[in-house]
Amino acid sequence: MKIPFDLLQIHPRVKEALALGRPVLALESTIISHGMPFPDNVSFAKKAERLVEEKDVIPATIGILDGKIHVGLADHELEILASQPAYKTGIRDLSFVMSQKLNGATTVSSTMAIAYSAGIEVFATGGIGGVHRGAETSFDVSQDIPALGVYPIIVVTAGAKAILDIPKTLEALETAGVPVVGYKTADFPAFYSRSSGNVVPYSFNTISEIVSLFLNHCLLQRSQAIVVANPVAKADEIPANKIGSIIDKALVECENKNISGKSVTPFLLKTIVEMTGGESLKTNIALALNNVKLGADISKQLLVKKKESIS
Ligand code: PSU
Ligand code: MN
Repeated sequence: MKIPFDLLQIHPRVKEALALGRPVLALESTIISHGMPFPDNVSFAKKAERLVEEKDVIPATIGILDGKIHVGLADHELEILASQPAYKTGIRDLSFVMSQKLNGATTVSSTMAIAYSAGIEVFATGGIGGVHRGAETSFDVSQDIPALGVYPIIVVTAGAKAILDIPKTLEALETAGVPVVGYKTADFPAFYSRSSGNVVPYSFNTISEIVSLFLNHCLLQRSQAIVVANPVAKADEIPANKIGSIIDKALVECENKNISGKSVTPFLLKTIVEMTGGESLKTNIALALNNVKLGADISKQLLVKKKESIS
């Protein structure tokens, strides 16, 4: 279901781009508020927007200010979400954050709902949420998974976060009916590392194939997202054998501190930054910017192909 358009505060330049049929790329804000420390998060958020603009695509960072849903944020608004408390807002938290007039950082699930409602078809994040390790007892499966099953947009991600159970995450995506494409890889990436050792259902070497898959998906009136798994560049990755034991240690610390629910992912990302002396933060920023660039290119080509098909 779409969020009524009049509940969305759409930034004038995003509104203009959507009205004129120009490419727009949605970006989320949990990665800013809960995924990276201040002030690196501010420079990341601004850099992401500038990279999109350099490709002649309009960036639309999504977030909630005083309970109002914003599609496209000004720099000072990005700074608020980066430096002041913002409620980590998954899809189920939208009404809570709205009714309490809070500031909210949107996760992949709520960003998808908002982007789709605004008419934006492409969204870039760092890494989607999924099935957490030990989910067979904790039942911790991200809201991102069911959301990916119901909003037909393209989501660009560096695979799934390595802190998750990746084989189970891939199974859950299949259950939700979500096409998963590896971009220039046959191996589903693991966020910090280029490969998880799990094969992707489809692997494409061109953006045009991704666009064509999405257009056919739309012709079939499918309701799911398309997940585009884009591995971090080789120069920026932390190989799986190096990050693996650090993730295991962070998971033990998470359990010892009795951290559960929505705090798990932010806690793990922060602990891994500390344990790697900042190396994982550099990789997180690099992979997210890499996704933003691909997302911008996809949104451009999508509009070109759409125009071709109607002319
Ligand atoms: N990508 C990053 N950092 C993040 C996230 C993605 O590089 O912090 C966020 C996304 O907003 C995603 C969320 O939706 O982590 C998943 O949280 P959870 O596991 O609690 O559903
Ligand atoms: Mn969870």
